[in-house]
Amino acid sequence: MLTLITYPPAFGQPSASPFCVKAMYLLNHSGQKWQRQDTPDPRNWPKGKLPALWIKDEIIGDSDNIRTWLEQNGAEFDGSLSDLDRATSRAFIRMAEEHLYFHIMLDRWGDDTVWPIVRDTYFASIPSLPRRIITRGLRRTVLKGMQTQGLGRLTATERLARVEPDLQAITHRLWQGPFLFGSTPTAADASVAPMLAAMAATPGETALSQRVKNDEILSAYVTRTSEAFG
Ligand SMILES: N[C@@H](CCC(=O)N[C@@H](CS)C(=O)NCC(=O)O)C(=O)O
Repeated sequence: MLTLITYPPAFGQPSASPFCVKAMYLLNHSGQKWQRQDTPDPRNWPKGKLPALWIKDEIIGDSDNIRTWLEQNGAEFDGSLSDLDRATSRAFIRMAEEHLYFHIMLDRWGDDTVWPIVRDTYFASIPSLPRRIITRGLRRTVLKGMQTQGLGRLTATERLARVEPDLQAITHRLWQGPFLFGSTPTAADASVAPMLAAMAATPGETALSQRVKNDEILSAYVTRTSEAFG
């Protein structure tokens, strides 16, 4: 039995992290038997991040490495795709994980009205008074990282405009079929849909959460993908 080390559920999602949800979707699709083990603390796991997959005496960190391991052990996520579609799929995955994800981070860690809710959800296991002190430094580090990455330098309005073409690109593909690459869910859906779901689920009604939540095509796609990946 495989064990997925994951952040606990949050804001109506199976995990606070869209990368953990992606790993759950891939595991479900792979047919492997697995169980989850929740922790709020990533520090002792490979790469100091979650998800991680515990396989007997080996622990694999990073959802992309988990995907590779599952594929090496019989799973096929993109079986129906041409080489051209596989290339596009790779680009959509990168768009979701290396761009959309950071907008979720900024919404959750950078917005002063959202942050207290996020803090008290993510760090609920720390008693209230030390929680405020401990997380202050953590928040500063995260937001400094976003400054370095660059998106942290945009205003909220600029950020919304920056995300819009990505959402349009996803929507254009969904006009062609129920999933990004037609009638069957593939690896790209396992990455993209959890990012959209996390965007919509951010508490406190940010401009971005409203944008995704009020979009019928994107919302239906999130639900459809979650049902397809069980
Ligand atoms: N590339 C990694 C990203 C995973 C990731 O960023 N996880 C975040 C939560 S969404 C994390 O554990 N962050 C903890 C930290 O950076 O300290 C993957 O695909 O698994």
